[in-house]
Amino acid sequence: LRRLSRSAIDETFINPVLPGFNPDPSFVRVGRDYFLTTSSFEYTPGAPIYHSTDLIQWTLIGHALTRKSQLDIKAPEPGGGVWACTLRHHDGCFYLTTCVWDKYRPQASEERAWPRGFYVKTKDIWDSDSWSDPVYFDQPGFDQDLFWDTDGKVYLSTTHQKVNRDPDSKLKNFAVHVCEVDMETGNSLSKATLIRESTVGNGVSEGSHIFKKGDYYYLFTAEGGTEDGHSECVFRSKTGPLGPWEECPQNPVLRNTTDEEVQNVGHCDLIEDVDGRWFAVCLAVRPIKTDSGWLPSNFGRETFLQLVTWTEDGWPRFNAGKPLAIKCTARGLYVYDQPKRWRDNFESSQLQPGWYRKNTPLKAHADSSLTERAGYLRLYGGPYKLTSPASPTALFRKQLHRQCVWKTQLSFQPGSSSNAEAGTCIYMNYFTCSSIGVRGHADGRRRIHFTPADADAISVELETNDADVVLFIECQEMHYRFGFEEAAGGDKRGGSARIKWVGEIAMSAMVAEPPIGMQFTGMMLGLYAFADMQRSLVPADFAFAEVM
Ligand code: 6LW
Repeated sequence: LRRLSRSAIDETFINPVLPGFNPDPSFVRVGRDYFLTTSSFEYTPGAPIYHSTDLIQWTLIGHALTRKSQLDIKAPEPGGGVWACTLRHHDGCFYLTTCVWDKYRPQASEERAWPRGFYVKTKDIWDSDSWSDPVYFDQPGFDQDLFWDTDGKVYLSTTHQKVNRDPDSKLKNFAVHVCEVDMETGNSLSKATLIRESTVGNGVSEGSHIFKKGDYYYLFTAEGGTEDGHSECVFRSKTGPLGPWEECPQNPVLRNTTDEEVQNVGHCDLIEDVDGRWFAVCLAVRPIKTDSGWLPSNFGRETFLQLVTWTEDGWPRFNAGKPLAIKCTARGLYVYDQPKRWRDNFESSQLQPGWYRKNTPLKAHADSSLTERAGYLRLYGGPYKLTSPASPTALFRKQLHRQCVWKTQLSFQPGSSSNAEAGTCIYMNYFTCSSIGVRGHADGRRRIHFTPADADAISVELETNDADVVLFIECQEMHYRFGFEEAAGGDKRGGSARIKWVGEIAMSAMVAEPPIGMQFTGMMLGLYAFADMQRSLVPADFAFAEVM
């Protein structure tokens, strides 16, 4: 099914290698297999695991955090939840370490509720159910990293606010600290030692990863904040993770300017391939160019790949010293066209991988079924709308292509329940989503209901009151357009001859900063049903979901 165009001549490859929101990548190599994880924030299952054998084509093979005992996200701000996991392999076992934010921004009088990181482990990364329950550390912070030293000691590095920081400093003083940990209990075995505080940009030093190469320990840090000051720095030490660390004279070793097609580059993780070549993955954004400047990317931050070489005096060079770009080169790599076409017919008893819920739903399987009506995804609308911080009855997928059409066929008979609605949406967070759906009405006749994120809803009459309705979202660079078609004749599974377009929303409205929380995620395409403060007794049946 995959279209390959291997180019042995120019050895170009195309970034991002993982399009759609996929920030804070971390990866490992085991033999000839690569495994990679990215941040999943308020979506569950958490901590996606991707697999590749060539660093270019990545397949989602599962998730590390699938059970409530591992991840129980209630109602975080946008961008809360699971941040920046590190994936490592030691002695036949995979370890994934991360933290979960309930609430990042404190009220004026509160202290920040710093999370304590944890790790989960498995011997079989192909089986999502096999990951252990969490072992919590006692060191608070985010962006956890684990490093196994050759003497068997294990070090946890993480970012938290510097102790005794200057209260008048304009810098955030989010600094990297390291301690030795007991992996059995997660307890610290040494004091947390400050190993890096930054004055780059907003004074944040985070995303630490520690490695050993030859005689040196290396510490990589993301600095300056994840926005336009984002960059990567490197340090080395001959004595060990507690330092002292020598700073690379070329720091920051990786930094793109705000003139480039790829921006906010940083948060690197490195591996050595079987041939001794080094590669880094990092996060970066592809902002949208407009006449009046850059618009934030609707994909948020994505995963980019680049070659790393080492100078004679032992410092890393990213992408041959050039700014990171969409087109990069490395021997043996090739251009891969990420397939656009995708369809789930809901004919299996399991959803295809890549569907997400927001938060950890309270009753995980009570509001959706693939078996009650064969060949359909059945949703029983829950009490929460898409604009609720709680978990709505909705299934989401990452938008992967700037230009595509998303469509679904819905069979839904809400009668005169004017609060019951089911349909499809684009969803950035609970403040910013736009939807088109079928809604009940007091007169017993259903209506199409288009609800843009930035204006009042529009209702449109349907010609028939019982036919399936095909719903469309056309995704473009500068807008999303919403339409529908009545599928007369019942079970015809999605035509597109007579689409009635109901309205559109500008991209600028869909990428607006949320009033609370962080713009850390990217656009999701979703199927939803709700009944407004009660459960819908009438199911919404989706015949398929498709991207073309
Ligand atoms: C990530 C951290 C960051 O953990 O954003 O701004 C967080 N910096 O490195 C979420 O992606």
